[in-house]
Formats: sequence, C-alpha cells, structure tokens
Amino acid sequence: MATPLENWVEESSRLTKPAKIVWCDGSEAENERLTADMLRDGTFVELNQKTFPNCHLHRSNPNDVARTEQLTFICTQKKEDAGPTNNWMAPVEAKDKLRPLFDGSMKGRTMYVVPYILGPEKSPYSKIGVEITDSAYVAASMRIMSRMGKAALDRLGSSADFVPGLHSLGDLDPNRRFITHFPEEKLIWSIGSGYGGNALLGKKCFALRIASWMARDQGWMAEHMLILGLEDPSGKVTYMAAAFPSACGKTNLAMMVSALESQGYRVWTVGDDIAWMHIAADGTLRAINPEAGFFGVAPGTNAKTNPNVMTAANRNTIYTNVAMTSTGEPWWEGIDGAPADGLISWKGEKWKPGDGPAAHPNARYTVPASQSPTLSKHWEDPAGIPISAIIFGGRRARLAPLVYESHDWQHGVFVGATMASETTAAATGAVGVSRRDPMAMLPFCGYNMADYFGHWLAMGGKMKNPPKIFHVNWFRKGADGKFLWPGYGENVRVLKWMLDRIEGRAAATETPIGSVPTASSLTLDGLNISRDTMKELLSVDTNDWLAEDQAVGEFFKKFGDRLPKAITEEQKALADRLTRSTVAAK
Ligand code: OXD
Ligand code: MN
Repeated sequence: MATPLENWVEESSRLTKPAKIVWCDGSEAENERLTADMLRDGTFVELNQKTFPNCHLHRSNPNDVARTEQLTFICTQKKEDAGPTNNWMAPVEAKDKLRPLFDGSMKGRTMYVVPYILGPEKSPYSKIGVEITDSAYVAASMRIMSRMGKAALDRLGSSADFVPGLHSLGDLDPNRRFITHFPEEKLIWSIGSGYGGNALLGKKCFALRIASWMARDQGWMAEHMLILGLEDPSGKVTYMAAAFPSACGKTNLAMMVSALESQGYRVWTVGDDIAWMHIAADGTLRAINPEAGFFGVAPGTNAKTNPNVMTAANRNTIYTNVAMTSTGEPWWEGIDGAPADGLISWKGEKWKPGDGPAAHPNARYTVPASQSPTLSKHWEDPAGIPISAIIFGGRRARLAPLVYESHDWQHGVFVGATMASETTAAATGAVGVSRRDPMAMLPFCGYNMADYFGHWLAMGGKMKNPPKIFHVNWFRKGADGKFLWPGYGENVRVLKWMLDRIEGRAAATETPIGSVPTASSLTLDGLNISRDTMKELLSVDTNDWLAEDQAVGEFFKKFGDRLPKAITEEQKALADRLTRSTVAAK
C-alpha cells in the first residue's frame, strides 16, 4: 500500500506534471550530480576550486533577491486567527488561486522530493518535513540547511507525521508569486520565487510559521533566535538565546571571537537563526537548533566582523548573489580589501566603480554548521541545551540603552512584545525605516500575535526558573551619527554582564524601563571608550521613553480585546514609572 508521502508525491506530480521525479537521499554522489547539472545549465557558476573547494555561486533572478513579506500569507479558516500583523487568505481561496499556477508548472523540469529532519537526528523534539521542488538549487541548499535525505525517510517510515511543502519556481513573475501557509493542516505552498526564505521551505515557512502554531498547540516555543554558549574561566558554559530581526547580526554574535578570550571568556555556537525550546521534566527551558547550516548575509562580513564564518565558508558553500573576482573568488562590500579590476557583479556583469553595490545587499552564504570553528560540542544534544537568558534586541539609533534587564518574566515578555528595529535588506521594501517587530517574529509568527504574547506569558508560568530576559542595542548612535558601541567581539562584555547578573555578581541601576549596568559593573578593560560615551550608551531618557510607550500603546490597539491583559498592565505600569521619575527629577 502506498504511504501518505507517496500519495502526496503522486498527487503533486499529477498537478505539476514534471518530466521526471528524483527522490533525494542526501548522499555525496547525489550532491555531485546536482552540482554538475547546475554547472551545465548555468544555475551554478564555479568559484575558484583551489581556494574555495566545492564552492559555487548562484545568481538569482534580479527580481527575486529577498523575502517578499507582502506576498506571504497565513491561510487560516478565520481571519482573526492569522491576526492583524499577517496577510491572510481563506484556505479555499488560496488554493483556488495557486492551483492553476502549479498546474503544469514543472513541465520539462525535474521534480525533487526532499525529505528532511529539523533538529538533531535523534532528538525527540525534531520534526520531519518534505519539500517538493523543481529547483536543484533549493534541493542542494536544503542539504546544507537541514538533515536531508535518507535519515529523514528512515525516521518517517510509513507515518503521515510530516509537514508537506510544495514549491515551484513557476515563471518567477512577482505577480504570480505567493508563499502560503495552511497551519491548520500543516501545509505549505510556495510558487514563483527561488530565493532562500521564500523557497527553502524548512526554514522560515516550517521552522517558524508552521512550527510556531504547532508550538502553541503543543506547549513549546519556536523562535527567531540564535543560541550561544558563553564559557567562563572555570570552563562552565551558560547558554543564551537571542532574538534580533533579520540582518541585525545574529550570525556574527553566535560565532563571535570574544574580546575577553584572554580572561577566559569564549563563545560557542549552537544556532544562528532559529531556536525550538521545550520545558524539560525538571522545569528548565531547553533549546535545539532545528537547522544544520547558516544562511547568512555576506555584505559586511570580514575577518574582523566574523572571522569564524570567513573560515567556515571557504569550502562546501553555496554563495548567492555575491560578486566574483577575476580569479573566481567571492567578493562583497565590506569584505577585506578594495574591489580589484575584473570584478563581476552579482548580476553577472563587468563591474566598475559608480555602478552601485557589486554584491546584492542581501547576498548570502549557505554553509554547513559543522564547518564552524566555534560549533558547540553540545549542538546536537538530543535533549537540547539549558537556556539561562533570553535576549531581545534591534537596530535603534536612539532610545534603547546598550543593555537592560527586565524585572521578571512578564515584564520581559512586554519588552519582547514592544521590540522595534530599523528595516534591512533581508526583505523587500524600504531599508532603515523603524518598525515594530515583536520578538523579531513579525514576519514569521504563524498565528495571531496577541495569542502569541499570551503563549509566552503562559510558558513562563510553567518553568521552574524562567530565564532572565534582557534587551540589547548595539546600534545606538551619537549626535555625530556614528555608532557609540564598537560591537562584534566587544559584545561579549555585555554577555559577561548578563552572566554576572544570572550569578548575582553584577550591580545595576534601577530605571523605569529595567535594570541598567552601573558604569563599573561592565568589564571594559582593554577597550578604548570614554566615560561620556558609556554614559550616553547607558542613558535612559524619560521623555523619549514616554513617547515610545505611547507609540507602543497605539501598536497594541491593533490587537483589540485579544491582547492579554498582562501586556496592557505592563504598558500602563511603564507609563506610571516614567511619569513618577519625571516628577521626581523636577
Ligand atoms: C533570514 C531572515 O534569512 O531572517 O534568516 O531573513
Ligand atoms: Mn532570520
């Protein structure tokens, strides 16, 4: 008898009518075949195989270079279940719209059936997905980003317990591009884009949008968070999970070279983008990284900002939309060294100064996590690793201090729910515009965000010792428009302060927004930063925060009655604390 997977593949092939069907096993030999095919048809350009062995460049269609949030839909029966921050279509309407686009979309093409595991192979928290795609680039990328192939099929057996994702490049016309999610039936349909987050369905579509829905139903958390371990001089490692919006430096933070290494503080990487967190039997929060690779933003990456990824991405890596030097090496703005003669732009054209960026600002590397020199030896622990701190953050030129600690879990949830950040090139649309992005999940929460806040609040009540919740801002600027904090490897000083707070060692000043480090509680030795700059970095301007709290109130109005009372109470309590402190200052 046919298995549920075989039935779905059969049904999908009847609709899309591919010339042939290939079941991916994830083997080396298969990857070589896929690579050879892509080199032959131009999907891949070979990079210098001496200096970048097994590395290839993919140039996507210039109209298809970032996630398209305006074309991404949550298709629940009831509109309110998708909530006011998601685009919504009724499931029947979405299927009626997309079915004709899928009809015959794979004619003359190969259909790849890509089974994958999200999470460590042996973890009870891992889940299985199967993507059907007509893009060899997607199949090869999924091999890096997940445990793809035979291992997934073996784990699945004849079970129906997998998330199906149907993907076709279609004709790449943005007018016929839709990324649709059906969380009630745990199904994904995506057509018209070959770009990462729209097309690698295991990533944002399953591991966040569908998984966040499952997590709410099943009592766990699927979050847009890196996971890192901070080792102290005694060798003890404390794990932290951090949510920042896209392209705000999650990969760099997770892979950082610590500026305090000589004092015995090092950072270990568990994940760079997504965390699945469960409450263990002992009441601790434990996290796994559902992914197996890093799909990071290349521009700005160099030997100073992320030396570890520079080392990791010099073999077995797929580059997307980077530029290429005359010797066939990848190049992007912000890499060490000026552009040399003979540079080829991300569009495959000869590049000359004045042409604009040679690499697309959202150019990416897709690199196996196993190649990271900082990979934690516990990154595949089936039970996950224990989380002691949750960090929220964003790009804010003003307002938010370098770091502050929330009063307790409920206040921390409010801090996450009120996150805001300036937009980046990771999604299409204007760059640098400030927008609310609760828990960095605005584009990725598969259900009504008011219910999502409620889920966060409820999870805190179920934990024995909920992690401390912090907020950071590496991006505060001075009056001259320059960043006040050096960032990158120096960020470990902030992580160390958090560790010291967890262990009850560091002092803090109480402010209306939370606890801010005292000047002497941050380890600043070896860093050339003035007292005045530190003061500015840690300052909390009551009037600015009153205006912020009002803007937050406006944002929350979107959710109407569905917003949990505890969140409204936190918002009012903040306003009270701010008003009291303004009065006291007069
Ligand atoms: C990503 C994103 O690609 O958040 O991780 O856009
Ligand atoms: Mn991301």
